[in-house]
Amino acid sequence: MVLKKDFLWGGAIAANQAEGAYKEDGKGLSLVDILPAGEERREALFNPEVALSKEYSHYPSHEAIDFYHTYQEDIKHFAEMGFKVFRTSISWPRIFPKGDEAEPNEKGLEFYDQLFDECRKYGIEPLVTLNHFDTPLYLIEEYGGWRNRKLVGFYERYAKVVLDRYKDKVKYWLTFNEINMLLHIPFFGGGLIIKDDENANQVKYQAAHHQLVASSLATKAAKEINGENFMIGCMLAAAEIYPYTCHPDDMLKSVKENQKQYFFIDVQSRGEYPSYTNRLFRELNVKIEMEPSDEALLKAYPVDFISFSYYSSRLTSADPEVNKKSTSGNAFKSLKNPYLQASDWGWQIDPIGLRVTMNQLYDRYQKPLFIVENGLGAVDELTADGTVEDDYRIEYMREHLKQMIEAVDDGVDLIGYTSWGCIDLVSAGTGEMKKRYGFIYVDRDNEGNGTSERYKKKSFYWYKEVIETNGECL
Ligand code: BGP
Repeated sequence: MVLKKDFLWGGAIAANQAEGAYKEDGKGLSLVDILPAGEERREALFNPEVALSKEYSHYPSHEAIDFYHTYQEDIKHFAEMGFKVFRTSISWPRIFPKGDEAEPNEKGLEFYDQLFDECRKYGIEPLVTLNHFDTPLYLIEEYGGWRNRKLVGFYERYAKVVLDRYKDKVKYWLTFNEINMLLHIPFFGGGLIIKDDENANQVKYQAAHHQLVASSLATKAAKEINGENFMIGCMLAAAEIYPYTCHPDDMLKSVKENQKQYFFIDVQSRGEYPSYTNRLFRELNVKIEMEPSDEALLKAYPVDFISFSYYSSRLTSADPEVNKKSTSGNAFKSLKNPYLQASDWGWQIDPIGLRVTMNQLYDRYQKPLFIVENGLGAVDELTADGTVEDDYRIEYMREHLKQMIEAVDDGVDLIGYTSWGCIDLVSAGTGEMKKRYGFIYVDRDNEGNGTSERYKKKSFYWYKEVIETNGECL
């Protein structure tokens, strides 16, 4: 058996894409709560100033799949599949509705007490992200989001409260979801609204520095509160970026693009800014403002493990004319790889890319890895007898899991695997329900209509067997 006996199999969701109850029990608004669905969402993400002043007809995160009220039923389903781990996030504005209050919202804290207790009841280990795209809206309107150093302190206060509160219920924590998203969709990742006359790179990398410091402060707090009983991880939207051809120029371009991708994790794992940033920042005209203690803090509190999402590999060329043909699935641009098929949303499907990415990450950091997102977004049809014949999803996952096991056989130390959207939820990129990832179908459509009933898909039973046999049946 290649995988360890205690390998953590499970699934992942995020608060803002599942919970709904967007104003219940004192919750404040997050940046996601002002985002609409479909084409309008794309516009809003890249033009947040407009989004902030506009009224849309439908806000998917307001009701989402109502997980706030259905979590008991849903976790029971996860337990039936045999989950050992369940990844979710804490909604920051449930705990600090505006973000800058002195005291937390007790009602919000109680919800997560119940949620984590429910997981533990079935022996499911919660894996908790502190910030999954849902920075409190007030911190954006009042402080300008993560460009403002004050957010470091607000985040630290929030982190301390939840780390302390759930110290006996949660062992695995992630400080920021897909921290590199900040460079690609700055509003999502950092609540940033960047003006046309600003050096966008300066704003983004300064905000990135603030998040890196905040992440170290959370790790510091975690170690002080619970020592080695906590495992703190970073989280990267990972995808090896291949060279378009074997021309040395393309290879160099791929090395440089990969460095930009790994930048955040280089700091979070090794505890210092990598030397390639000297040239990168010079060329981008970026100057990071640091406080005197920042460097020592980053060095003293690196993460314990590296987690990442993987959906696709990417492809880049050194020739700007060729690169112009890059298209974007959502956040990340890539050239078309002639050897790969793509999903309905244009995400290129590359199981071997997962093995490549795992090898690269492990070689680079020599710390345990955790795959915390992977899966296929697809249109599902509910049959008359209340199931979904999602063989395409099974096929996608089988091929990825086989490559995951190959990577472990290559020598990679892997803690676990949580598939993305183990129950259908609102898509982050499109805001739609039509893009489904789950093993469990939720009867809700793009406009939020439907009964919200849950139905087990074919993949539900397939994944159950994968877990039961610890991957041996693949
Ligand atoms: C990642 C996010 C998730 C999730 C996933 C799939 O970027 O961390 O929140 O949604 O991508 O993306 P989408 O929902 O756009 O299909």
